Formats: sequence, C-alpha cells, structure tokens
Amino acid sequence: MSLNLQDIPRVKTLTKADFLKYYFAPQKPVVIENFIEDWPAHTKWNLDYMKSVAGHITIPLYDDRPVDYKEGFNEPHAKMKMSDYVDLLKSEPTKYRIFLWNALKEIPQLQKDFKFPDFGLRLMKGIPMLFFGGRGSNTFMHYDIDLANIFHFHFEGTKQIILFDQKQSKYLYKIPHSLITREDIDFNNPDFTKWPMLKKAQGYRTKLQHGEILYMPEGYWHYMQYVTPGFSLSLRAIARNPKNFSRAIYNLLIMRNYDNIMRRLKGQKWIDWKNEQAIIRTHESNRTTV
Ligand SMILES: O=C(O)CCC(=O)C(=O)O
Ligand SMILES: [Fe+2]
Repeated sequence: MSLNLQDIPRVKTLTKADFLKYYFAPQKPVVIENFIEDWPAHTKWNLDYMKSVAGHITIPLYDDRPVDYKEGFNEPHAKMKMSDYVDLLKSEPTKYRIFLWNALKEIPQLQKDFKFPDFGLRLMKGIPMLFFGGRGSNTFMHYDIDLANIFHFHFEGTKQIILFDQKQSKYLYKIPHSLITREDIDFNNPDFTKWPMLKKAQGYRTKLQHGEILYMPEGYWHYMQYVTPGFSLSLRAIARNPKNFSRAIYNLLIMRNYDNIMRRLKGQKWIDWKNEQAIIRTHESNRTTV
C-alpha cells in the first residue's frame, strides 16, 4: 500500500491565459519544464556559483529535529558560512537545510539572473526566497503561513515533491495551531497501521529537475525531499480566495503569537498536547467513515 498520488501535469511552456484558465482558476498544480531557458540563472545557478557569490555570508540552517518548545516558531538550528555549507552539501548527505532565505537582500547581483514571470498574478517582489538541501534531506509536510500561490523554481539536481490540497487536511494528522502534520509520518513510506487516515488522502507527486517550475496553488500542503543536493527559488502571490486570505491574516496575527505564548507558558506539555490532538482530531473527524 502506498499513498494515493497522481503525477502533477507537465507542460513544456505555458502562456498567461492558459495558466489562468487551466491551473490558477481551478487551483490545480502544474510543472512547467522549459520556461526559464532564457534566464541567465538557467546556465549560471548551481552550488558552485552560489558559493562564489555568497561564500562569505553566514546563513541560518534547519535540520529535521522535532519542534522544541524552547525554540520560537521557525527558529534556525545552526549557523554556517555559505562556503562551508556548499562544501558540506557536496561531500556528504546532510540534514541541514536553508529555509526561507531572502538571499537577494544580501546578494543583490542575483537579481540580474532571473525575472519575475508574468502569469497574471501579482508577485511579491520583495521576498524571493531561497531553499537549499543536502542529499536525502526533507522539509516536513506543511503549508505556508500566508496560503500564497507559490512558483517554485528548482536548480541543480532532483527534488521529490508530494502535494495535497486543503480538502485533504482532515486525513493528514495536522497539528493544531500550526501548519505542519505529525513530524513522525514518513511521507515516502507511511505506516498505515499507525496513520490509517492517510489511506484516504488524494494528492500529487512529481520529481523536479533543474530549471523546472512547480506551481503550487493557494494553501497547498507540500513535502519536499532533496534526492540530490540542490536549491530552489520560491516566488509568491497573495491568496486571492477570500477564505484563504483571511486565514493568512489569522495565521500571521493570531495563530503564530498564540502558539509562541503557549510554548512559553506550558513548555513541552503544549507540544505533546498538540501532537496527541493531531491524532484525536483526525480520527474524530473521520469517525463516521472508519
Ligand atoms: O524546498 C524546500 O526546502 C521548501 C520549499 C517550501 O516550503 C516553499 O517553497 O514554500
Ligand atoms: Fe513552504
């Protein structure tokens, strides 16, 4: 038994009109294979290039340790010089990832290498985010706090991706007051005796290669595993669906602060309670269908 996943549709290239009609309007994901071939980044961007332009910068790193009450929401686990980090990525598998790094603030010259594509959505120009990972590392299954539309561009190597839309949340053992699922689920090979509701979830998968763009619709759950060391750029556009937009505001203004306060007040008990609730609530909301 494995997860019920269909391949994300792939196109060589895509016009604005077709993107809006076939993918944005119905909120369906798509991979665009050859869209950025005329960008300088398509030939220039690899780990060695990043080392040469950013080697001197100290970057925050995340690994796959479970959420700890002593840490704030999304706090980094280590720091390293970019040059040492690229050497590490190239020499051995590592769990250390760069997550949400606004590299352009520190290395403005990178801006010359790419464009903000016009797919008819207004992209947030101030926050092009970079993500790096070592062989075998993965981001936990999550959706983004602002439920944005995300264009995810991959560079060097291969990245395996699993997506679910928000309708699947009730099967995914979501942690309350957060944006992740239970961290002990292995989405590559889930234990269905432990997590039976995952059998009902219907999702998508793909393997992203260098130069490809993945469009993730608003609030989509994403799990990403770096099959080989590599990095990606995410550009985002604000959620247009009013329900998603108001959830984004709620998450940013209330959920995040509430979670931080509860960590401070209750410590590990808060984390343990949320983890238990993920199971109780998932089984409860599916009780009639078990
Ligand atoms: O690739 C990663 O490490 C995570 C990417 C991600 O979560 C995003 O683009 O929102
Ligand atoms: Fe994300």
